[in-house]
Amino acid sequence: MSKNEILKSFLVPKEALKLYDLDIFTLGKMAGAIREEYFGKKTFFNSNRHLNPTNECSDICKFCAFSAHRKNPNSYTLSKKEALDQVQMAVNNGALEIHIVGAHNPKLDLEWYLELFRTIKEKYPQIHIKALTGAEVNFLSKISNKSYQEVLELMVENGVDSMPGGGAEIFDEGIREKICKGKVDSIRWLEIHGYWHSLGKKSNATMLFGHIESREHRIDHLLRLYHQQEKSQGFNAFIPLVYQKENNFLKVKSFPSGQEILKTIAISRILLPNIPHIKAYWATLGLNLALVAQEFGADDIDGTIQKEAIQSAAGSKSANGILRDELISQIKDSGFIPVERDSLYNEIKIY
Ligand code: V47
Repeated sequence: MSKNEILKSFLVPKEALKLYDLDIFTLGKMAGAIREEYFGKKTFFNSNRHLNPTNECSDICKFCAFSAHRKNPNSYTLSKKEALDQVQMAVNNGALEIHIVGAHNPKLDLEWYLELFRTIKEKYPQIHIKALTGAEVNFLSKISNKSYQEVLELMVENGVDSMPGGGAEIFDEGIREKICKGKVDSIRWLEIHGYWHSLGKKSNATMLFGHIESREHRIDHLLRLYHQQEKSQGFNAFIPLVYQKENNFLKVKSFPSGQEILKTIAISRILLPNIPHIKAYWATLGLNLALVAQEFGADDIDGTIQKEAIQSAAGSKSANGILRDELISQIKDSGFIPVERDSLYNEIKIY
């Protein structure tokens, strides 16, 4: 059976779900074959820095430890100068991408963000600005009384190059209601990315898993992304984010095993052949599992990050990023070829 024939049989959710019944080695082989066909032994990474301008949020997502709340009383909102100082620091440290996401803070309006993007682009035209999740775009559209289409067009005009994949969480409406009631709904999240793609721009897509969702919900999420990508073609990477459990309000009874995580990554590779890259984000997996995931369909590991506030607030060990040389040597030691890429996956250097 060709890859396309195999995939077609899995587009029916009931059939796709059966992938979880396969043993991990069979899944690894299937996903590994696709990864190998696309990228051989290459593992992509980039030099990036996260910038989180505020953690004051008017939404309450139960899984979130980053936003200021009872369990995280340290609220902050950066001034424009503080934000720009962080960008300067990032540039000094070799970052080629600034990944800007924050919280839904009514004190920072659309113009605040647009001016920040403009200033960064004017000062550092070489820097790729990856900014605002679909959830933030939806929030800014509401508080500025502009359509999401207008917000996205203004982002392009003011220097945003691509959009990150956050805010997707789990598309199933029932689970969304329980974990992030009131946040952008799934249909709108997909519409926002679809419109962004129609402007000729790229974005990523995430899935937050390992909390109260079931395997069925993950399959549903992946298939909705598959169909969106068939329509708009602009997703560069899919990022399965493993739920981190500290300092938040979500009551989770059991956590996924390493095997369940690897199976989910492999199934993502199999069900999303139309999204080029599967990113094993080391900040939620830990570096070791992110490297093992390269054998199960992933081909990217994210980057140096420099500063990370969202996952580290919830328990991951990513607060201060990782050194480039460390990343390179760990990828090599695990039998893969480290490839430094830019934000659009153009290769910069093969090690
Ligand atoms: O949407 C929040 C997630 C996301 C927790 O596009 C949590 O390249 C785990 O989207 N445990 C934001 N995850 C981060 C994000 C991202 C990260 C890296 C690369 C890219 C990319 C995008 O973080 C949120 C949410 O799903 N998140 N809390 C938590 N407790």
